Amino acid sequence: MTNELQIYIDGKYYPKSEAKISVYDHGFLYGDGVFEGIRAYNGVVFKLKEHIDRLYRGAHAIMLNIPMSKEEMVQAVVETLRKNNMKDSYIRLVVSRGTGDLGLDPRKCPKATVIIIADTINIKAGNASETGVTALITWVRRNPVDGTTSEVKSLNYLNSIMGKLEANAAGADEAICLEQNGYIAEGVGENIFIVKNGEILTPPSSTGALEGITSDAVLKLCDKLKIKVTVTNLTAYMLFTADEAFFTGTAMEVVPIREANKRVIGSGKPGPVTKKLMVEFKKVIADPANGVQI
Ligand code: PXG
Repeated sequence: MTNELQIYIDGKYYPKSEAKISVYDHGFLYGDGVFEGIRAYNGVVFKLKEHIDRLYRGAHAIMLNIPMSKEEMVQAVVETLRKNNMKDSYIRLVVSRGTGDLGLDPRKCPKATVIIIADTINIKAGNASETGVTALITWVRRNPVDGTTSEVKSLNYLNSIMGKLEANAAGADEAICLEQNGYIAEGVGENIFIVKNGEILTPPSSTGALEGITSDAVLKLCDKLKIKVTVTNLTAYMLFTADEAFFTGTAMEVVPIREANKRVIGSGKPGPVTKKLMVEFKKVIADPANGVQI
């Protein structure tokens, strides 16, 4: 009897220490594949269908054939959680091009590899929800939309990792990337929002920002709360002089940004609009209607 996590690989379960894939897997060799980071709260997988839709959209865009239906994928995620007795979890769903040989031609990989890990995550710095995080606008530009587009949640995260390295070196909690024209795109694993005069502004996906599932939930909340949202290009100046700013993401949820490149944003404390959205977002994730029951 083992208490080890059971990891799903291609329809079978393996204890964490034995959950391995081939070194010839093109996900490993070339970052060729797609993934999702998903959360389960209190026995409900938050927005599971939306995450799986995005996974399949990304796979379609990179011509990766996922060898199971969306419904089967939903079931596989749920079953992995059940197997691990997990009610609150961070789920990493990975579909790689699969095992091939050396040489990047995807035709060498006959079948995609599907991996589901149900574990936990803690990426928020300290008590980030109360104090907010510090951020650095880095020189690392978001991948251009006509390059390795960030719209596909691909296994190639070097762009984000480069940004994160710069933030680490500068002693900032998080990195913010600009797009090719110098407008703000997003964080390295989060979407970004600013608040000015009680209204919310956020960059368009044409900046290469991922169409975040958390950001979508927050936008719907704003609609419900009658908070005006404008999707528009944001400059560094607009961030520095905002009343409030916050990130959204599956891992981060909604987290205030208190400082960017050493400029204090607003009061330097979580502002009223951010706080309101944090409270309301907690209700959204607690509502079983917003996910799939385990
Ligand atoms: N932008 C990027 C580049 C992301 O990778 C988001 C925005 C937010 O999207 P969602 O759909 O999660 O609201 C992401 C998501 C991690 C980690 O390990 C990263 C993400 C999700 C979960 C964990 O740092 N990125």
